[in-house]
Amino acid sequence: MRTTVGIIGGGPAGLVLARFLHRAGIDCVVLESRTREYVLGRQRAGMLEQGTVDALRAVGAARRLDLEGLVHHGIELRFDRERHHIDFPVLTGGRTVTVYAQTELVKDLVALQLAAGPPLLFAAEALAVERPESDAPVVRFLHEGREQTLVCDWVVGCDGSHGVARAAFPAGAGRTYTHDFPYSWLGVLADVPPSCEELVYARHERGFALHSMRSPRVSRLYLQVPNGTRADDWPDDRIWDELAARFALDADWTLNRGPITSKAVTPMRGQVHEPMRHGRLLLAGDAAHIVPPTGAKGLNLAVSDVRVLARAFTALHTTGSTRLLDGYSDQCLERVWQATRFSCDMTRMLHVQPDGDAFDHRMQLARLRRITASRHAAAELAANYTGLPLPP
Ligand code: RFL
Ligand code: PHB
Repeated sequence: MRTTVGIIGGGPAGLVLARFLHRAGIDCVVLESRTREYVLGRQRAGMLEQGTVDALRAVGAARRLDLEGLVHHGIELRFDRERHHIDFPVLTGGRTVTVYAQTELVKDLVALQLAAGPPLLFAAEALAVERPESDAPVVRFLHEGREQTLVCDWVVGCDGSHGVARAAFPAGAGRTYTHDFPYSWLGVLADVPPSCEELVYARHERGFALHSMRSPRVSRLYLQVPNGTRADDWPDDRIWDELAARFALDADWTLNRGPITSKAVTPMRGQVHEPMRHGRLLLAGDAAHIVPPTGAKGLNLAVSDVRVLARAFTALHTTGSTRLLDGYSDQCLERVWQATRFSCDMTRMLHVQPDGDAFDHRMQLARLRRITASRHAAAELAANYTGLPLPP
């Protein structure tokens, strides 16, 4: 097989890139290692920045998102048994965010791709990227029981944090910066109407908790748990009791309880690989960087990477110039490091450090109080959460 752009990975980064390229008349092939059922069942992100929604509209993938996405005008910070509203439109000059499950977005993108092309192969596992320095890099992959090759002009690794694309960077051709946090998130999905109108980020002596949602009938909730926790060690009643304790307010408020339909533990990690390009191999999304989910940035960064990349491929296609492709890594990394900083700051402000002392606890409260007392400090949080401006 031969194509112009070989895309490894059919997650949000790979699928949105494929839509952009298809619209620009550039041919590509997407290889996805998992089956279609697995990809459509995976539970992940939920919060989309305005710029992400705009990008999805630009590629014609926002029809259902525009109908079913829940537009949010702020978040709530909860600490010391009190609630504080952070008003995004007031603080940012009108910006909002949208809650729409990544699972639904991937469903929409897969449907478009299978209806209109370009080719998307499920159960097609990339084994290696060969000759990334040459004019014709090759992806070796396993599909329908045999090894095959995809010869490309360019290869884009959108294969997430455990993919093979990054491994094709030779030793010394890059550097990976990593920070592991000493706690994880237990995430659950429950068939129960959300107990709040906006997302609640709660800091409590027992640990962090987040109340999010998927629809007017489905809640998404997270608890800080120690690293190494097994989801099976948390029966449903224990989860609801712990959530109720961490969200408790002096004011009247109750947490709605209902059947839990999925449970999973996610470690918290920050990681950035520099640069995001080697020869004709480029990385995008989680393949290049992961952020702790407290800032809701991972999916948004994946979409902003491929937006920059699509523009660069379009320029190459129409003018023959590689100038934008040459600037791809630097342009993305600027935004990536800002999002990483914000995600790590939010994480440290809201989670209980396992070895923290009373001093650390007071510092966290002082940070939270500053945000709720100062319009300037709240505006800084709102600007980062709703998404820093995209490059022109
Ligand atoms: P993905 O989604 O991991 O997709 C990579 C795809 O590549 C496939 N793959 C391969 N295919 C072929 N050959 C190989 N050798 C392959 N190896 C892997 C995989 O099967 C997969 O389909 O990466 P992508 O596209 O870069 O998208 C990134 C996002 O998925 C991720 O950043 C977000 O989910 C992060 N995230 C959040 N981001 C937000 O913007 N807002 C949020 O509210 C938010 N909440 C979250 C999150 C991530 C979470 N977890 C589970 C890590 C909440 C959680 C709990
Ligand atoms: C989610 O809805 O899954 C979600 C929302 C905000 C976050 C993380 C996850 O910061």
